Amino acid sequence: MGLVIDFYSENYAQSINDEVDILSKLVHAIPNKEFELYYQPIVNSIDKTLHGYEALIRWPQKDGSMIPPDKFISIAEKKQLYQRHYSVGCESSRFRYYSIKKNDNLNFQVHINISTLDLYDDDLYNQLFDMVANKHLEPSSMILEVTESALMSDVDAAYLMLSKLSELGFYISIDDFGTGYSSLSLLRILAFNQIKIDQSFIRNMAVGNSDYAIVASTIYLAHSLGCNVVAEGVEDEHLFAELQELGCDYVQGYYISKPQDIDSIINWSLKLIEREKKCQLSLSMTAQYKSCTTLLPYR
Ligand code: G
Ligand code: MN
Repeated sequence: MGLVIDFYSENYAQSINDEVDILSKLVHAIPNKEFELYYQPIVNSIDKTLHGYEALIRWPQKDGSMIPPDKFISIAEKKQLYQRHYSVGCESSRFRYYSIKKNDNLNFQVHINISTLDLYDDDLYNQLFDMVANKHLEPSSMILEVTESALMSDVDAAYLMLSKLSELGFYISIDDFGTGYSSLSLLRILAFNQIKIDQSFIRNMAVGNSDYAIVASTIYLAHSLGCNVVAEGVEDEHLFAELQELGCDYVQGYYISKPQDIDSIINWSLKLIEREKKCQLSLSMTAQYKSCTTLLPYR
């Protein structure tokens, strides 16, 4: 074995402390089901009608703060805790899913983030298979988001798993597209239904700069491959308009809405639908749909 040189710094020591701290909390949080699912809407870029929601895990703390998922998921995965944690997520998303679905007015797709471990183990597949077989879940109403880096750990195994999930009827989306190392070769190997362009490209895009060129070509590429495209991290009207112009199919971000808990997202969606109905009415009366949709209540 070669010599391992470890650089010590205060930040490094702090991150170790954080990790130990988070791990000790996680061990209790999992059996206590301390996680909550928040939902962030994804809308059509043409008319801002509802396409679906991304279910995002949140870990609320006693002091009212939240530990963000990027702080605890990698730790849970490293310690092999994630699957148990995911099952909690999956169970609760199923429950939430039905509580929304019971409301006939709401028709949408739910996006679920699947972890690296889920890709290389049959646990998630078996759960989803049973839910579909028992008619507890309509697979075409669920989009499974997978990150490029998760896929790259073992492309052959990921290919097998995604093919099985796709055969069951689930849609597959590549999350954070453009941030992994082999985005293009992945598109050659695996069949996806959707590409989600990472927010780092969206945030700084302006006509003529390199982020703009990357976003425009990714939209073109996705459409040429028969995929639809979601832009993540859209924070203002100006970005929304640019993406609309570029033909991006769907948009997600604070401009539309922050992630919300189940009760607020249901209220938000019902208000949106009420507003859409009024717009439809106004459309048939005045044929001025465009001016009306700009009034939709997104915040
Ligand atoms: O990795 P993934 O793309 O699944 O994560 C989405 C994350 O991005 C969520 O944690 C969500 O809260 C965050 N997010 C969503 N929309 C925006 C946005 O408009 N701006 C910023 N800064 N973050 C966002
Ligand atoms: Mn995601």
